[in-house]
Amino acid sequence: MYNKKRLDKNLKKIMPNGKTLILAYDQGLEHGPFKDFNNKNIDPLYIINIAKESKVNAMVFQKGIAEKYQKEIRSAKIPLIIKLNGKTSLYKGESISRKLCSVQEAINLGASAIGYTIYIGSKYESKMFAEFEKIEREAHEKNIPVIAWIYPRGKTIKNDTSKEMMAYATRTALETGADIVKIKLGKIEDLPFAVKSAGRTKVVIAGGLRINEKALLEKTKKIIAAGASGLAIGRNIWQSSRPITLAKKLKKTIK
Ligand code: FBP
Repeated sequence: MYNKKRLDKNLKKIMPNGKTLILAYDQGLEHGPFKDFNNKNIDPLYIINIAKESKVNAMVFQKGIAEKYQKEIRSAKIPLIIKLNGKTSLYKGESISRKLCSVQEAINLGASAIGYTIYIGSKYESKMFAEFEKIEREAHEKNIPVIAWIYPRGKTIKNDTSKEMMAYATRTALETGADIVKIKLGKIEDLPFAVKSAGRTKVVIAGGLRINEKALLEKTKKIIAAGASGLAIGRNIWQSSRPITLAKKLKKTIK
């Protein structure tokens, strides 16, 4: 049964002191194995080791990796977030991402929280909202925190990271009940209003294409100063030649 105290306690596992560094690794499905990966980082064990050694606050996998690498994930002792929906980059139609794993399966696999992407502005937005509502209800009944990846996408969206779109994304997460919202960052000066629009929903920022270490650390400082709760990033860490050192530095910056 839903119990706010228990949910908050579980939220703290992935967001101690209200701040977090989440390592995302669902790009193999979303982008395909050639675009983002090399011989090292294509191996989930490489990612689990980065998470373990740098002590990120959580790591995100789809259910297949969570299942096949269960032993190593459990022994890394880093909270697991399972992404419940996904799609490939081969599909070129109006954006839609559907459920691939249930809340109960995620819990059985040891998930501390679950994630779901909604493409607001898509012709299929209502299908994703309907699916999200069921997932969120079940997760909250079990006191499992819900992270909504809210990405504006579709014919009416001119700039998915404009001030309006960032704030619309975070507000959507608040009003649909997500505990954390993950958004893409546009201009840093537009972030404080997006954070305000999120109300009591926590805001984390996606990484995007890799940038140099110094620029990433500077940007992270500004993100935290703007009121966001941290990062949920992938490529910038696991494409780095020294991912563990970088993740440790990011964690320090976010604290
Ligand atoms: P990165 O930090 O590597 O950008 O990952 C963030 C993320 O949200 C991933 O979780 C997801 O796979 C990817 O971006 C999706 O981005 P897009 O839909 O733009 O391809």
